[in-house]
Amino acid sequence: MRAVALETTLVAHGFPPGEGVEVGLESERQVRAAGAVPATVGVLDGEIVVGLSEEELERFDAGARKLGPRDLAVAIAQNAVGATTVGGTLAVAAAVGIRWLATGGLGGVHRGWPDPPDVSADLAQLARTPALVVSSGVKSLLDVPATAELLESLGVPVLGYQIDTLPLFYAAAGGPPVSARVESADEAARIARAHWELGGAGLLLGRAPDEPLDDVEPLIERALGAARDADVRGQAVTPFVLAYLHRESGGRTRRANKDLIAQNARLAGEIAVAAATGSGG
Ligand code: PSU
Ligand code: MN
Repeated sequence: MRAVALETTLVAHGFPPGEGVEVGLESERQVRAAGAVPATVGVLDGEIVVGLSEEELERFDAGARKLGPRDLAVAIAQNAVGATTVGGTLAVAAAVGIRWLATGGLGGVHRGWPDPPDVSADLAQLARTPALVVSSGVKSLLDVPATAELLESLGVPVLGYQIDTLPLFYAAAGGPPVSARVESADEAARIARAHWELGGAGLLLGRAPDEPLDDVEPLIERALGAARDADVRGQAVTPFVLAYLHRESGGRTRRANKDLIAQNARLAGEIAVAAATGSGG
């Protein structure tokens, strides 16, 4: 199956109003350009939709709930509108048999763990879902080395696409080493197949942004400080920090985030095609 699952949390909560929909549509275009089929996932009026229309996608604004894996059933029973995170989207992908997913950056262990004791549900869901997630690594507002360690504990291969270290979301270099480097979409597809034949579940494939930003770390620290000062916690942290960065960088992180999401969608599409047609399938 050449379907690539795309999430809606970045559409609803990752960009300023209106812009997230553009980002979502561009991801869909990139998946199609690779020869695969985009399946954007979300919950509308209590119904899980796999493959949102443009009109439906426009309903994912800041008013949508943010749905991790544990929130899906509640949103269904309560007739809610909810945007799925990577973890929530993986849970849906598992239910319908989609094996490929693209996003910007995976969630993970928050800096300062165990204070706050915040670890994204993306990790536990990835550990139990047979799917490959293409991302620019882990969002760098997190503790990326700790997240990479936890992924090892969970048995999740952390692959680098033409890179030896896990990309740092906006930045390319300086992350922890990957468990293996892959050179092509076809190789990634073959590794995923072999992993699943062995009874393995999720895999992460990190792709560095084509135009990395290497100077955002001081701004990230300020953003995290502002989140602490405002007592922002839990599901609200990531959207708060991303919005702070987008604003304070004069739009540079916003543009970088948009571009890397599109590039990841393209690569996920290429892998889906390689798996269906090549030696990977
Ligand atoms: N990638 C982006 N922007 C985002 C996200 C990913 O470029 O907003 C979202 C994904 O949906 C991911 C979520 O699952 O952030 C992580 O949220 P949390 O840290 O609360 O688990
Ligand atoms: Mn969290």
